[in-house]
Amino acid sequence: MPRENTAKQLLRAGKPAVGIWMNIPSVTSAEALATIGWDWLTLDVEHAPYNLETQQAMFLAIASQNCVPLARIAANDATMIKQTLDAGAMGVVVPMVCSAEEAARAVEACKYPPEGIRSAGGGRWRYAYGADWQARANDETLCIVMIEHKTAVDRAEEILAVPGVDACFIGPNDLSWSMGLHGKRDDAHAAALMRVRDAGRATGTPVGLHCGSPDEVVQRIEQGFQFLACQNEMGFMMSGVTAAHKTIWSARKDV
Ligand code: 3PY
Ligand code: MG
Repeated sequence: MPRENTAKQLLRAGKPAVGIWMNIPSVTSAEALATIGWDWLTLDVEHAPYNLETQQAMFLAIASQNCVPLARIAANDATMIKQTLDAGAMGVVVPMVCSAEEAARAVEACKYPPEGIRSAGGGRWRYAYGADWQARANDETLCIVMIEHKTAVDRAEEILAVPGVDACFIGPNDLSWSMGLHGKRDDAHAAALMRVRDAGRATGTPVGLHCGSPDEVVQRIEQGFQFLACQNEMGFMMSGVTAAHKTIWSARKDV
C-alpha cells in the first residue's frame, strides 16, 4: 500500500508519470492491472458506469499493489471530488476546465481548510494510507485539471498558473470536437497541444495527454509531456481478443 503519492512525486521531480484509463468497473481488473507497474491507474467515472462502492473497492485493489489510484470525475463538482477522495482516490482528474476560476474551484474542492473547502469527514484513507493522511492530504492529493476545449487552450497559462493545480491533462478528443474537427486531428490541433505544453513550461506545471498507443506515449515523453495515459483497458482487451479471434478464424477450415 503506498503511503505517499508516488505519481505526484514523479511529476514534481519533472519526470513522466504513465498509466492507463479504466472503463470497466471491475475490482479484479484493477488489481491485475496494478501489478504490471503503471505509475497510476485512473477510473474513468466521467464516461463509464461506476458507482461509488465499486470505485472504493477498485481504489483499494489498485493501492494494494503499490500503484496510485486516481479517478477522472464526472464534473467539476465539490461533492463528487470530496466523495471520490474519501473513497480512497489519491487524486482527481477534473474534466473540461475552461478558466482560472474553474481551476481554482477544483483546487479548493480537493483541499481541507484553510487552502480549500473539503469537508473533514472520516473515510477509509486512515486504514489505507495511515492515520496521518488527513494532515498530509492537501500536499499528497493530486488535482489535475483537463484542458480539452479551444477556449481553455487560449487561457492555458492563466489556468495552469492557479496555485494548487498539480498537473494538466489534455483531452485530445474533446479538443478536436471543440475545434470543429469532429474527432479528427490536424496541424492546428497539433499546435494547440504544443501551446498547452509551453504554458506548462512557463508556469512550472506538468502537462500530459491521453495517447492512442504506446508509441505515442514514448513520442510525447520526448516532447516534454509528463502525465500520460496510454489508451484504456477496454481497448487493450478488444485488440488482444480480436487478434486471437482473427488468428483462429483465418486458420479454420470448418468455417
Ligand atoms: C478527451 O480526449 O476528450 C478525453 O477526455 C481523454 O480522456
Ligand atoms: Mg474529454
